[in-house]
Amino acid sequence: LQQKGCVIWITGLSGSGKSTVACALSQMLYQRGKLSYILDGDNVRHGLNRDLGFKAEDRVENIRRVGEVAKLFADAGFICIACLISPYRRDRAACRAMLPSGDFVEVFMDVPLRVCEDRDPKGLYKLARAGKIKGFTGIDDPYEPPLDAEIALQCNTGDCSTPYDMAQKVISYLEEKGFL
Ligand code: GGZ
Repeated sequence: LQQKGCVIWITGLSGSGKSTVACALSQMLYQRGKLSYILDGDNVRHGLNRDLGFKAEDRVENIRRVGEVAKLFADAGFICIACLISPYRRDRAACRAMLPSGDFVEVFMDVPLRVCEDRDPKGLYKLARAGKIKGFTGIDDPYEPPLDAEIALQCNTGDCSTPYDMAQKVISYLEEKGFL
């Protein structure tokens, strides 16, 4: 096996398309014969992190644990794709610091709140606006956009790239940096 592992850390609001891009990316890597593994906040919260909720301290711990697991996958030579809202800059920086420089690739889903809210795939924004979910990211809980992401994937109303085009940008970056 000749593969150098790394962590692709996808951050962004709920409904910004993190999981969709992660899936597209994973498929494209598979086609190239590369091992990848997706750690999705939404899934990990059913198992490893089922003791955690959405209070600030729980989100910090959620991100820390996923960062540690992602590091293990990267050590094993996987391209580990973590997709979590990961709303706080500090926590993302802490995950970055767990890895050798260059091995943590931060991808920002730069999608305006109104676009995410229009999509509202699970109806969660509606519930949050109605006050039925408290502390929802972007509504009554903060999201700190990255200032130093390696890749920003923009998506404005009516003019969104496909998940495959977005994943392709990540692939190009990985090629440029010698991971592929
Ligand atoms: C944000 C919430 C909340 C609150 C439930 N705030 O779009 P989804 O539904 O499927 O994914 C979101 C998921 C967020 O989990 P993460 O582990 O990525 O969050 S964090 O990185 O902040 O720890 C959303 C759902 O859980 N969800 N309640 N209050 N998202």
